[in-house]
Amino acid sequence: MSEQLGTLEELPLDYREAMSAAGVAPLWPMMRNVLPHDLPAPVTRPGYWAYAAMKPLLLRAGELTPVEKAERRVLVMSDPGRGKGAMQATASIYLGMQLLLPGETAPAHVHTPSAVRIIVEGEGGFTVVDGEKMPMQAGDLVLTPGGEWHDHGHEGTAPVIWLDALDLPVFYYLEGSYAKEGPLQAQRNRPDASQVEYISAGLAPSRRHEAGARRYPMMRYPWGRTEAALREMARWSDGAFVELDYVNPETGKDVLPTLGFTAMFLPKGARLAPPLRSSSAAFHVVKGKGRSTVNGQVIDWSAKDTFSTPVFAALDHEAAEDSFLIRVHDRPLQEKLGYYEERQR
Ligand code: GTQ
Repeated sequence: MSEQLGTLEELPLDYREAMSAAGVAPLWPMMRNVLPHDLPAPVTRPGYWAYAAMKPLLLRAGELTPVEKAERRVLVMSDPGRGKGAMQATASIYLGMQLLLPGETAPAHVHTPSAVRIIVEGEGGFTVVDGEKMPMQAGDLVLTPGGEWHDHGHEGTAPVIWLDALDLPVFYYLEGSYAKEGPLQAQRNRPDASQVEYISAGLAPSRRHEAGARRYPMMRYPWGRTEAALREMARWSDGAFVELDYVNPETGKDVLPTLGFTAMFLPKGARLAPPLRSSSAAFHVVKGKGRSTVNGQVIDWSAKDTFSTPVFAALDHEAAEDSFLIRVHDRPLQEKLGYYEERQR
């Protein structure tokens, strides 16, 4: 380990002023800030957003701001570490709750960041991506990958609410975040691919010679199947904790370039202490009730709540009831950058 590094104050004032004037700064006083020892020093702090607190605020937004004035009527979840008004939940993950009222349309646009929707409540909502109309039912995961046109509509009778997770902070940081607006898309008159080509795990459309696989062959993951698979796995695992990753059915890889999604089943009474992971994450409770401790901070969660965890968080989960959570994480991005890591506690 090296000596204590020199500080800015040790340097003569005229030298400091000359550096500033020349548009340079010394590294050594900042060395440990930009390269801390052994572990990153995240700004992000654990966040918790109770649905009971979010829903009335969202419904009020529905009265105050017509969708035409909002484009997307969303309340963004601010990382407590970045403070009030922060447009992100972790360094890489943006989270927002979106409301669409019966008959409303959120107009078509396309942007560089990718998004996923996890449906929280309401019937009759749908998202159209590249002409594919995907129904939104509670617990479904619907992708709107970067570069794909998408709009949202609502044919039901009660408000529809869903959780948006985007890799927007990464694109914003890279100064690569922008959107284009356009007319509503023509919808293909057929169900989405999860109900047609990919209705059965392990079966994919017969490959035509020299035809490349589509990048996003299936963009909706219906909750019913996910829960059924988790329950069956738990049944054959003596009621132990089980989880399933959402994958691209053609490649078996993560469904988006940057964000990964994992469905978790914690049967009643289950306790889980995962390894420390270099990824940051958000957890959305589809069903159930329990408690998680994040770096010593206790979070009591129940159905439809959302919480977030910084990189390398010490996590303990405990289910008071049979609980299903979806974990959103940035492991795919970190793997592409070559530094994803897990450490035993
Ligand atoms: O639904 O397309 O929460 O573009 C933020 C940006 C949702 C969306 C958000 C968006 C959307």
